[in-house]
Amino acid sequence: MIIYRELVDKILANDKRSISRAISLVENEEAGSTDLLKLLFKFTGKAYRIGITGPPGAGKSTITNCLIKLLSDNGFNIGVIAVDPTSPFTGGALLGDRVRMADSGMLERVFIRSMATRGSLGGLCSNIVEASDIFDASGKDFILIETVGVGQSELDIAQTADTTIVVLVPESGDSVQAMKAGLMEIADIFVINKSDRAGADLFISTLKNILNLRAPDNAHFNAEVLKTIATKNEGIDLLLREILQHKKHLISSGEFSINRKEHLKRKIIDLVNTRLYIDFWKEQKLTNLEENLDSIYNKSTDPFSFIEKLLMS
Ligand SMILES: Nc1nc2c(ncn2[C@@H]2O[C@H](COP(=O)(O)OP(=O)(O)O)[C@@H](O)[C@H]2O)c(=O)[nH]1
Ligand SMILES: [Mg+2]
Repeated sequence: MIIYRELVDKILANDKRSISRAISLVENEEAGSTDLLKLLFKFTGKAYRIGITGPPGAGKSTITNCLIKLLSDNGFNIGVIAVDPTSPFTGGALLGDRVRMADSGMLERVFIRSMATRGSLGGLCSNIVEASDIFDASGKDFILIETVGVGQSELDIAQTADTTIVVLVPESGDSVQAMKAGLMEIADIFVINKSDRAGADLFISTLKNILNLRAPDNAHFNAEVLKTIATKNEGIDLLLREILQHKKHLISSGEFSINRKEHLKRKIIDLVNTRLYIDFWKEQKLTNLEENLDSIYNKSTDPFSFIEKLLMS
């Protein structure tokens, strides 16, 4: 524990190298990283967390880039986490490579970090949350988290974001896909990007129809649908206004703390699940399973009786 006190002090002082080191520790789930998180916990909770998700190629990085610029111009400190399963090794420009830091002030205020999706044992728990906590403790005003909405990651993001933005594009029947992927349920704001392309307005009215069909009790906040052309920086100021509007709504309605407590609960359940999972599936249990597979397959016994014995062993 002692060895982390200095690291914690440096993180609290917004020292970039220390922040980076701490994120690496939690990303690689290194022994002792929990001790670091223990010390940091009481310094978390001030940053506002914005999740940006949606299908690959929808323009999430371009939008994130525009938001970084806008927030930085307003003097805010920003931490950015870009989670891309295809990065960093298989090409695809990393967000960090694309952001042009306009001046040294911006360099000072913006910290971009890419993370791979690996490292979540059993897919039960995500280090995105821990990385966000580190940014949070370092005094960031906003944390932007970009994830590709094609699997588990969009659910992870909804578990830590205060505002979740789902980015879609006019073409290719994304609305239907989005429903399947569970994206509809987590969106606080929909952004229809690439609205320089044909069909944006038609797509928006289709989307709004679908939204109206959502169960009323689900729609505690009527998700806004906004149009952007991120490559021309169009609509980004309105998007930021909408984010801040949503923040205001959350705080005045009391949902802000309700959501954050829910996130905390989810996180604790996930961490316990992961711990139990690791503790349980030791070599001996796996061997036991292997050895009994044939007899279960041959119907000498059934999976359920086997499980009962396994849990007792
Ligand atoms: N025509 C058009 N292209 C865009 C727009 N926004 C982003 N793009 C392009 O779409 C491609 C994918 O963008 P990117 O931000 O990497 O998408 P991501 O995979 O969702 O992060 C890039 O070539 C962008 O330049 C837009 O509003 N209009
Ligand atoms: Mg991207």
